[in-house]
Amino acid sequence: MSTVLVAIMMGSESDVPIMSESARLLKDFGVSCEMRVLSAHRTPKETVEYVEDVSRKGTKVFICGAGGSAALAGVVSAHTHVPVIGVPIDSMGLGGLDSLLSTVQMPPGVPVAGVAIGKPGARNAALLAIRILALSDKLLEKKLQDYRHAQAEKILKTKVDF
Ligand code: RP5
Repeated sequence: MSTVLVAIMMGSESDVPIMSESARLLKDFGVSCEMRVLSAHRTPKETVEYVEDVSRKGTKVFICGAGGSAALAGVVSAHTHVPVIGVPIDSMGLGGLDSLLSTVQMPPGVPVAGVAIGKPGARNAALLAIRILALSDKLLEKKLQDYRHAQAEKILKTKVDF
């Protein structure tokens, strides 16, 4: 079985529609990933077991989405040396501001790279993971350049009728 380069974790099944954005983008770039629902609060033991297991097997980046009192990314970072990117989920009463603060306000010594709330954050989390992997993968670096070029072309070609 091939190594899962990026492990995408989320605290609940209700996070799947948002975190699927990360998986879709990684798939487009040909980066192997898997999605797992595991919660820092509801399944603490299984969460740690999974993180230790895939870290040992060679996973290079974790992307963790969680909402509310979002502890998942921080707990994952506490159990691995692999880079962890936290996606604050906008599913709760405070519009995701609670998730954002819980994700990024980590104590010094246990880093989490925080991205934007919701789907834009899930997409950027994938792109950040790809950038990390591209540091040692020339083909991936080329794909990133092509992606950015296509993105710019799309904007420059936009005609606005009024
Ligand atoms: C968090 O609580 C999850 O990440 C989710 O965003 C939020 C709500 O979970 P559910 O009540 O939808 O399971 O742990």
